[in-house]
Amino acid sequence: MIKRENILEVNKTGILINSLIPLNTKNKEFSTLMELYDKARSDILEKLNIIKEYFKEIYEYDVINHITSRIKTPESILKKMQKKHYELTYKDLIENINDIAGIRVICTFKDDILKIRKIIGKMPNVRIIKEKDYIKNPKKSGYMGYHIILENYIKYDDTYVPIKVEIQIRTMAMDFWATTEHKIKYKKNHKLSTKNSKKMEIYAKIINILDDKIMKIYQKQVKEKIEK
Ligand code: 0O2
Repeated sequence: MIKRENILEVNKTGILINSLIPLNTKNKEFSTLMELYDKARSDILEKLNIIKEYFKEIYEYDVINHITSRIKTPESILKKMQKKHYELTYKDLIENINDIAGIRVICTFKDDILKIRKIIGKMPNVRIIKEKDYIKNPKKSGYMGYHIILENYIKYDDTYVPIKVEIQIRTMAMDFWATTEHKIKYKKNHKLSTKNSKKMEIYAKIINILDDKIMKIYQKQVKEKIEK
């Protein structure tokens, strides 16, 4: 149970700010805030799991293959704030760090991404505030995925407060590239040589071609089944 007197104020717009409290990851204010992020995460996760089962029934395959989620560690939050030159305050944390609550939805076909995006847009108590389509516009590294930042309205004391959750939607093929690339980079301080970066960029393009080709085979099968 989150007790209001413990922490942060709710202003008119519902955003939690108390500029007088210094940001300290060891304090109760910080852990209370993290509890709210965790509530927002688990609420969206629960809704996505229901959608997973619903999609399976109507499309007769696992549109959503699997879902993972996490809360960013305090160390990782501070690292990101320092890297992006934000002030170490609750205000800057709440306003700028969008991926404290993170969910990854892994789907089967590229087309599934749009199905998932659409249904997320219809979730109750949820408002999409930012979207990035790294499939239409892959990152320089070759990274592909569809990112949504949403506000999930979570009950806090006698009111509802918007808590940000980042959802990354990827196909299994995109996820294979992203997770392996992350592991390879991790081995050497998050850096790849120019030669290897170029290779990874090409492999991302190959993966994208495979994603398209396999989806087309599936669509052809469905069409043939309907025509029979
Ligand atoms: P982790 O460990 O996955 O959390 P934002 O302020 O959030 O809108 P930001 O942080 O620049 O801006 O977000 P961006 O670039 O849209 O997406 C960041 C996340 O996308 C990363 O999170 C990765 O999960 C993923 N990502 C982006 N680019 C790459 C890439 O080149 N390779 C891989 N493997 N993943 C990528 P974090 O916080 O870096 O890490």
